[in-house]
Amino acid sequence: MNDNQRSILLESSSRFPPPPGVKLSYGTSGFRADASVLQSTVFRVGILAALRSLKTQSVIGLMITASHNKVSDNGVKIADPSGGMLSQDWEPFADALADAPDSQRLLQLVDDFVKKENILLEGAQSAEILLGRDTRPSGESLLEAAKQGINSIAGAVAVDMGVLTTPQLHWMVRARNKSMKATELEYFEQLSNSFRCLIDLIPQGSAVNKINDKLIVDGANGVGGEKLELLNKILNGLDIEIRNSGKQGVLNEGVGADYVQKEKVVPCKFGPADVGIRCASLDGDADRLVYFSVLSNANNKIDLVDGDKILSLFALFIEEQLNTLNKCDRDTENKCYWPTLGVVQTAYANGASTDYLKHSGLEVVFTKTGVKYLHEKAAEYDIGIYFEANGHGTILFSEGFLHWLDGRNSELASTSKGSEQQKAALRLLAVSKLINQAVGDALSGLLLVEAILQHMGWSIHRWNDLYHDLPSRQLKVKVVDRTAIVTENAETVVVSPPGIQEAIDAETAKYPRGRCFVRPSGTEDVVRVYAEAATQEAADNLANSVAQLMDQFLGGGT
Ligand code: G16
Repeated sequence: MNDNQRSILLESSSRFPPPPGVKLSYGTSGFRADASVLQSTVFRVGILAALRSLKTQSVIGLMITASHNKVSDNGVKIADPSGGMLSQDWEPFADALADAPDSQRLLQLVDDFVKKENILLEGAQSAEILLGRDTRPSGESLLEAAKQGINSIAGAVAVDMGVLTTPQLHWMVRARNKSMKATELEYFEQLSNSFRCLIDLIPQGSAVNKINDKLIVDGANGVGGEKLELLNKILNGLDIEIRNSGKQGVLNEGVGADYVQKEKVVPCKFGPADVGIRCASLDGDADRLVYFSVLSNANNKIDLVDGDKILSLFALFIEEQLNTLNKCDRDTENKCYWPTLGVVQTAYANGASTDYLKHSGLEVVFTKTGVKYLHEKAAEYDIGIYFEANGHGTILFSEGFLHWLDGRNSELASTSKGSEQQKAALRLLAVSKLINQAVGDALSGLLLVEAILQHMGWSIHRWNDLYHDLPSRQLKVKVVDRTAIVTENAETVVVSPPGIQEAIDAETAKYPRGRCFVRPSGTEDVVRVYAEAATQEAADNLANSVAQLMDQFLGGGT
């Protein structure tokens, strides 16, 4: 690092001193905390983003969001050149940078790291970072801190893309690195064109082939509702009513996918008048999606159609298309190609969903919570479908499979244009364009659900009847230090502190079909408890007693 670069870094970082006593780590999805303590962290992540761009010689993304967290929180995360999450190799550097106590230590860390990673810092190379933020009031000033971090590295340029959903920013980073245009308009056009393509391919006489069937969407009072309003204008045909679009009401408070999925009650502005109508909920930055229908006479209760059921719907549709595509006659037998197809879940997946998927003949694998883990696993297949129960997920298609599919489609277009086989190829190609290849995306997921329901001729109730969830309960427990909990086996077993797992096992054994696990959240200062059992009462009791165990073993926090 030359003297000029040193003095720029020293001067700029002295304007962003870390708040005393705050130690943050790059958790499940970047740094998250109360927005008031984040200026220094975000400035430093700006530096990291610039270094990442220099290292990869690619466009990098930096998103200011705390997604499902409360409005007073905020956060920052990096999108890698593929549009996916920051490479996990760089997370320790992110942690060290965020925790450096002063400018000198920060300088030392950067110096050591650029040497280790062979990053040229003398301005010979250029770096470009796309910045986005959600609608949180703290977003603007944090984005400014990120810009200053980026600008303190020679040759790095920050491009402010404005208020975006998190998946839009990931999509744009991916598109830019594939030399495609990457504006919001292109994003909307890709989604609406591929959605239209799927609708045009719906078999004649599908039982419910009506595009005007109404859908009501809860926008979590966040950026998703706003963007869906824009997208809806060019969708032409889908009857979508958007509520909680952020004009009034507080972000994620009594609204949004996290609230609906955890509490299993209607969000604000929904009620008895909506009984029977298909409803969906986005989270604060629109990277999660769940569906629900309001139950009649049930005191705000809902039938939840969660990420597991979205996954099941997608998997059914993909399998159907693959079966049709590979229905070979004698001439084309050698053209059959069975891509590897895998489904990725976490321990939060309802046991009934896993049974259903396995009985359908699908390969199901588990990872730790966090899109970064699920995405990585799904990318090992030609077609990898991943979803967390909370509604975060997508379908990944390998380049190799898409290349084959393109070729097969061209061939079919010349030999049997308009055949069922060709339509299946076209549908799969349309899905690969509609569904976000960078990260889970509530808007593109919603359009795919809508297209598949119309294709199948299914109502939300028919979809929900694919299988019946085992009753479950999820709780948050405040403890003195959640990081004391260490887990293994995709977070299903606590290995430390000693004795906790045995105590959980003893409780779980009391309940028929009981299953329970605990893990420290990577986005909130809580321990999460998940319990499943044969009845709702039993699931509630199991969750409550394990929550008490957390108190006993770890001490209640404030
Ligand atoms: C983020 C992650 C998800 C994770 C969720 C909760 O979602 O992207 O993979 O499931 O946090 O994580 P934890 O249980 O560790 O707090 P979001 O929508 O908040 O970005």
